[in-house]
Amino acid sequence: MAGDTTVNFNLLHRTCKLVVLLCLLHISVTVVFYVRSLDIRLGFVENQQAHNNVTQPNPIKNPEATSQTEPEEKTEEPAKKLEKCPVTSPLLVGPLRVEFNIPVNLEQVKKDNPDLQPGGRFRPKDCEALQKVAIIIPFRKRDEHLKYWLYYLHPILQRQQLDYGVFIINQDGDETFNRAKLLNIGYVEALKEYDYECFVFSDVDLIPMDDRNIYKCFSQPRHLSVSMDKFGFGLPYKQYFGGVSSLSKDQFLKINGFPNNYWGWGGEDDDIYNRLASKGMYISRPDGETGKCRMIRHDRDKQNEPNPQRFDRISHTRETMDKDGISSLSYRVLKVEKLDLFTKITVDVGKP
Ligand SMILES: [Mn+2]
Repeated sequence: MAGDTTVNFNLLHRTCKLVVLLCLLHISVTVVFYVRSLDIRLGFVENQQAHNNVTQPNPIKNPEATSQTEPEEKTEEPAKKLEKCPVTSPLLVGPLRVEFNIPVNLEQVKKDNPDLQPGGRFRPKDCEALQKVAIIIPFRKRDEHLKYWLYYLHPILQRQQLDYGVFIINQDGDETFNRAKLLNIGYVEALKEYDYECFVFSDVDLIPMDDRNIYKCFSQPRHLSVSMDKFGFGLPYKQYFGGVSSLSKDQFLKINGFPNNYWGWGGEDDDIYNRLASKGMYISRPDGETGKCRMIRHDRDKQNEPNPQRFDRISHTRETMDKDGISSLSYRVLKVEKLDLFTKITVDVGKP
C-alpha cells in the first residue's frame, strides 16, 4: 500500500512538471508571436506616415494599380483632380514695400522661386488656377528694370495663384519704338505656347505695391496701374489706360487688338481706350489704395521721342481701328529664348 502511494506521488509529480513545462512553452510561443505582430504594426504605422508626407500612393500597398501605368498617371492625374483655387487667394499679404536701391541678382531670384518652370511659367500646385494669364512686356534695353520686375512680380503672381507665363517682347534694332505693336505680337506669340485666356500688358518699370491688385482679367477691360507714384498716386486723367492693363481674349478681339502705327512715345494707350469705349466697354479699376504702384525713374529712351502724330491718330481711332490692329499685324520673329524667369521673344517690327 505504502509502495503504491509512492509510485502514485512520483507519477503525479512528473505529470505536474510536464504541465508546467507545457505552460512555459505556450507562454514563450505566445510572447514571440506577440512581439512579431508588434513589429509589423509599427512598420505599418511608419509606412502610413511616409504615405502622408509624400501624398502619393505607395505602389507596394496598392496591388490594384499596375506598376507600369502608374508613373505616367502621376504627372497628369493631380492636374485633373485639383479643386479650383479660391476666388481670393489665402496667400495674399496686402501692402508691399517696393524700392529700387537694393541690388538684385537673377540667380538669387531663380533660387527664391523654385516652383517656376522654364520660360517663366507657373501654375499653383494645390489648386487649379481660375485664369490662364499671359503677361506681356514690351521691351528694349531695359535689363536693369526687368531685374526688379522679375524680383518683385514673380512672388506676387504666385501668391495670386495664377497659371501664368511671362513674355518679354524685345524690339530688335534701333528704329523708333512701337509699344502697341509689341503688345499685339505678345498676344499672338503667347497663344502659340498655351491656351491663355487673359492678357496682362505691362510696362517693364511698373511694380505694384499691393498684391491684392490681381493681375487677371475682369468682366470689363481692367486698368491696374491706377495710382502711380509718378502721378502723385492718382490718375493723370480719367481715361488714362497706360502702364498696366488686362484684357480677356474676347475683349482684345472685340477691339481688333491694339494699333500698329503708333511709333515713338505716347498716344497708343489713348487709342486703346477709344477702341474700348467705341465698343461699349468701360474701364474696371481697383481702388486707389490697392492700385498703388511705383515706377522706376529713368530718362527717356533714345528712339522713343514723343510721337507728333499721336493727337491726329487718336482723333481717328473709330475710323481706323477695324483695319489697323491684330487683323493687319505683320512682323518677323528673330529669336525665341526660354530663359529661367521669362520667355524672351526678339522681333523685327519694321519701321514707320
Ligand atoms: Mn516708364
